[in-house]
Amino acid sequence: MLNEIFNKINSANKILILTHVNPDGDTLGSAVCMKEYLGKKADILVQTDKITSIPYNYQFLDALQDAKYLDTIKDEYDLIVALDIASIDRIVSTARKIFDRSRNTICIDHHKTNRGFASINFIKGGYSSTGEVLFEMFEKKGIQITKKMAEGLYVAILTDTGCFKYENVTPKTFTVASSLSKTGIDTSYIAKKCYDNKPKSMITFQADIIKNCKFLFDDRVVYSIITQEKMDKYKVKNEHTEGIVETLRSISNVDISILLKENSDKTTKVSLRSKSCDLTPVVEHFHGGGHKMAAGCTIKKPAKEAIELILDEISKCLN
Ligand SMILES: [Mn+2]
Repeated sequence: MLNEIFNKINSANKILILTHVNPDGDTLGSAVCMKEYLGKKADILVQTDKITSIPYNYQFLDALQDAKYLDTIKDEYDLIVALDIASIDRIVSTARKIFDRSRNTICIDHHKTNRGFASINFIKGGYSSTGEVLFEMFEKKGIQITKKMAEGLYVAILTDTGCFKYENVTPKTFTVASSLSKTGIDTSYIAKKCYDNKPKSMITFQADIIKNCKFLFDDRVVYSIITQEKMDKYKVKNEHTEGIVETLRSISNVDISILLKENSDKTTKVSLRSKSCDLTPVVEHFHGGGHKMAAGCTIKKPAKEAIELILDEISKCLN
């Protein structure tokens, strides 16, 4: 399958590198690596509307400077490569129309819940990140990873492993990180850009959300709700909610943390993290997806009703 993928990539004239909605470091970093490898014949599509809507901490990546957006993308590609996209519903709007029309599609991913929505699906469930999957693909093909490619892959791996902290880290993850660092990338600079670069409003907003959390099941479960009013009060965007659910999980007795973000249409985006419980059955009940200890779903109810439904499912997995 690896040969088939590289044959397609090498013979295509115009390639669209597709990242997922609410882009994170793995999808963007992997896309940067792929773009640095392919050069001019490839475009990255970020499913937002301009460079300033890319999360503030990933805007430093060079290959994102000339990315395409939902309002500037044209249907002119003979191959689409989807990176870190767990399911087809993470491709929206114009991007979805272009994807659905294309017969030549490749999906490269590491989500165990990914059922394969492209014509070729290269899914490695046990890998820390799509970045780690890509590294191995290039390595197996004997393709040299340049410094610019390595920078993207390092962002992908660093962020998807929570700075090499999560259970998805294997000995191989460190070997890959070591190889990447040997290309001469500045790993400390990258970490500062990704983590020590937050706007003031983000921290005051997060303090408010964390302060208003609720504990349940003898402190084993904690949740907090983000409303649109709160977001407006602090003038923050979705990307500034990053890290809250992990902070809640970091409390000593907590096993499961839940962050509910109520959208303006009264649907609720639910993010879950755990220290030991498998969250995949919980989110699959609501047609969501993700990993064992980091998963999410959207519930078509306001947050106050969504939390009750989620807690019902969680109580089953706590027992
Ligand atoms: Mn990922």
